[in-house]
Amino acid sequence: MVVPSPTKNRSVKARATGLPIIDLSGDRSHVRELIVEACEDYGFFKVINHGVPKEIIARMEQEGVDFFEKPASKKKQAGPPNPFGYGSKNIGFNGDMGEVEYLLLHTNPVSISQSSKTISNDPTKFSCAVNDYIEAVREVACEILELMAEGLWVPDKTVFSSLIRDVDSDSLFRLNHYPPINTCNDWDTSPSLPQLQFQNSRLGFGEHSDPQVLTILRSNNVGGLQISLDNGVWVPVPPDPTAFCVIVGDAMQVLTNGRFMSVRHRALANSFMGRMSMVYFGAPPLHAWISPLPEMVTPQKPCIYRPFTWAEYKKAAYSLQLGDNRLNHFTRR
Ligand code: GA4
Repeated sequence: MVVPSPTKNRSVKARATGLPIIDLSGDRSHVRELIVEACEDYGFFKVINHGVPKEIIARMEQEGVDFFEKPASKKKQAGPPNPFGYGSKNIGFNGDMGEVEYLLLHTNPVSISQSSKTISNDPTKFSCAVNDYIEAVREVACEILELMAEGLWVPDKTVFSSLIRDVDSDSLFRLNHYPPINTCNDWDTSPSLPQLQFQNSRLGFGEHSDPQVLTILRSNNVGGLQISLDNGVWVPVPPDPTAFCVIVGDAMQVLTNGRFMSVRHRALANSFMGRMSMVYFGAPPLHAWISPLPEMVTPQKPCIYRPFTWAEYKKAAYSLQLGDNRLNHFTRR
C-alpha cells in the first residue's frame, strides 16, 4: 500500500521559508488556507494571537514549575503514570526512555481534582489552573479544527471539533520537564552554546507521532522541540512562549485520508536551562469511529485506511514502541 507523502514538498519549503507561523487574528478565509497548506506541507505550524489570556498560561506554568521543583520522593507520590500521574524517564509501557519527567492527566475535571492532592499543596488552586488552561486551549484547538474543516470545504465545519468537544472525549494533558543536562562541573571546559547544542544533546522524548487528532503545545523560552521533514532531516522549532505549536496527529491523518500528515517530532534536552512544555492532546471519545471523511475519498484518492474505534487505535499505540509507525496497521489491504 503506497501512502501519499508530501515529504519532498516539505523539505524544499522548510529550507526556503522556515516553519509556518499563522496569525489567528487574521482574515478567516486567508487563515484557513494557510492552515490547510501547513498541514499538507508539514503537519505542523505555530499560531500567534490565539487569544488565550497570558494570566491563564502563567498560572499553569507556575503550577508546573512548583511541582517539578519538589524533591523526587514527593513527586513519586503522584505516580506511577498508569496511565495518569507522575513519571520519570520511562515513557509508555514498552521500555522507551528519555531525559524527561512528566505529569500525565486526563482532561476530565473530576480526575484532575482527585490526582491533584498528591501533586500540589493547594489542590484546589492546582485544579483551577489546569481546568482553566485546558478549557482555553481546547477552544483554540476547536477553532483551528473548524478552520481546517472550512479550508477543506467539508460541509459540516464541526466534523473534527465535535470529536474533542464531546464530554466523553479522551483528551489528555501533559506537563513535560526536561532538566538541564549540564552540571556546574562542566562550566570550565564546556563549549559555546551553539556547539553544545550539537555535542551534548540528549534525547528528552524520542521520535514519534502523536496518536490523537490535534496537539497544542506551549513551552518556556528554551528550545529542544524538533520536527522531522523527511528521513534524517530534523528541523529545530525556535521556542516562543507566546505562541502555540500545533501538531497534526495520526487520527487527523486518517480523517483526511492522508491529505494532512501526522508529523514525527522529538524533544532534545540540550541546554543549561530546563525546558518545560505544557501539551494538550485533543482526542475523540473511546467509542468514536475513525475513518476517512467521505469528502476526502475520490476515485483518484481511494480510501487508504480501514475504520477503527479510538479505543482500538489507542490499544495498538500502547502495545507498540514510541517510534513505531502505528498507522501501517490500519491501512486497507
Ligand atoms: C505520544 C503522545 C502523548 O504524549 C501520549 C504518549 C504515550 C505515553 O507517554 O504514555 C505513548 C506515546 C504517546 C505513543 C505510543 C505509546 C503511548 C507512549 C508510547 C510508547 C500520552 C500518547 O497518547 O501517545
